[in-house]
Amino acid sequence: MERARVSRRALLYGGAGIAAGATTLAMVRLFGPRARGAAGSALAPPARGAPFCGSAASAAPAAVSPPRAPLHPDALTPFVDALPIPRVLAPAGRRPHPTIAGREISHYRVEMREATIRVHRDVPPTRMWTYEGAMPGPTIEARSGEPISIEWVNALPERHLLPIDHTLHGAGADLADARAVVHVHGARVPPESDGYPEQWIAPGGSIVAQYPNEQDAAMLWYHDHAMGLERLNQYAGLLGSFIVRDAAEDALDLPRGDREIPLVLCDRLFFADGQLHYPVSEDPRAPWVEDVFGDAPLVNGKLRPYVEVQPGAYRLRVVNASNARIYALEMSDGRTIHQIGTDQGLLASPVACDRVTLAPAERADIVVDFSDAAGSALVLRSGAIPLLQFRVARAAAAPRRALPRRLRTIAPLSPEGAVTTRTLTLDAYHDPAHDRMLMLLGGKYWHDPVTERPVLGTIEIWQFVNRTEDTHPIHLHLVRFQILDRQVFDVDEYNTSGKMIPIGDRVRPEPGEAGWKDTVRVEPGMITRIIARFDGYVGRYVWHCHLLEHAANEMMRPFDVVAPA
Ligand SMILES: [Cu+2]
Repeated sequence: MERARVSRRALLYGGAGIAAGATTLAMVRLFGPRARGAAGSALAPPARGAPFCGSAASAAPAAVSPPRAPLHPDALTPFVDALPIPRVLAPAGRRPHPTIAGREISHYRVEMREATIRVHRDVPPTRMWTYEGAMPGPTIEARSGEPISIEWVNALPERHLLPIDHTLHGAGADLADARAVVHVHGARVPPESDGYPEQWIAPGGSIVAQYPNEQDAAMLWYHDHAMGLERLNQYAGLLGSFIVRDAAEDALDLPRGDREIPLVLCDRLFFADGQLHYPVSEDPRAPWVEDVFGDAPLVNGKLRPYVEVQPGAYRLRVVNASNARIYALEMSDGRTIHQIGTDQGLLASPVACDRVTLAPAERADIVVDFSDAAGSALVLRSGAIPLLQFRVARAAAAPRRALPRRLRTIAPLSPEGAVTTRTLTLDAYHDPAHDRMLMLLGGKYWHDPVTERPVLGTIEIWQFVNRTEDTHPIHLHLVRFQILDRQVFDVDEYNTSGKMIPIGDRVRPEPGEAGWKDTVRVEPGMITRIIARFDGYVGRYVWHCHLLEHAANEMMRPFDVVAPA
């Protein structure tokens, strides 16, 4: 069985082995020919860990073989189930506007509950944890400038569906199993509505969150963020789309209605009986594993579904909701994908590409034109992994409409305008207490005092120095940012002497990343610089790696936005 541990790089673009060539090419393009050094071998380790010196594969706990037979997704007939389109959630009622007297806003109610989901015609129903009985949950549609409120209700069973690791911070055995708190990823919200990981609610409880939607049109998504459990709660199914629209985007006449399709990607492992398999370490007291890759790619909760389309252009709103997998999306016939948007909305202009890379939590707004493909079947795939089949009707193509050349104006944030540059390392250690990998941000644990305290309204540069051997998608709550550049540095020299010696040029972000982002791929052996204005609200938020297993084991830190003096 191929559940053995494989390095992230081998799995990066779609399965060990098959896509290794593509991975290598992408890495060489990003990093240059120089290999990355060992991580963290010189700096003094923080009090609870020792520097990590071995290879990730040898030091990590090996996943044990499950006693139950695994499901083999590749043995199932693909493309037999229609792609589900999540329903758009209807408001539960009206509530007074939070700031404007006499006005009202839409109020929603979303229940978290266990449900059975059919992922494939030939797989028995799967128990999942869902929003409103669906995985993905219902799509929440909002308008820019129109606030909404949502009551999130925890109606989950008392016992968790998946194995909790009580040795993780904030996941003690004395706490309720089914803790949950919802974060709308990419939403600019007051801190008390942001889904702070320690603000979870237990079964029977609920919380009302306010979403001002004072932000541009973008595809956001909502998911669980409970301390130490988000990896399990999301894997169990607690995720959904949250789409913000605005007048500027409406005016562009992009494909809409049934020509606009949300695609929520996540991979899972299943047992043959259809139940979710979340891998565990060899130590039953500390079952955490450092990352989880599934062999079953789900699109909107279905395993290799199909969707019927007309010969014409379709707008696909893609979110990578996987725990760890990075996708390299391409069409089976190599046709051009036009990327029109990224995490925080539209790009300045469409970008024609062969492949779109998406790390966990990143989004891509893409247009694929099937005008010339009447009667054919095309597949969206990631490397060699088929994800979704498009069955193009044998109909006459509608007159082809060109995409707008300009989508919107994106004013670059100038580095000269930054009040500070923060250097934040990404480090891997060996945690001797549990004989496992430990990854930290800036050498700090979750509970260490807050070190990042940007002043409201100011611009800062954060440069992430990645000394590990992994790509880590780093997400900041509250703010949108721009990627300035990436640059290879001498990891060995840095580890030995503490001297930062960059190598080669600073590389500008890829065209598809050159818009407003909220998650950035921080590549190994590189310095990745982002620039953000800390607008919005004063208060406590978090930034973290969006590989969920990392975030649950200390690769997450609080930050405070503080009022100007
Ligand atoms: Cu990470």
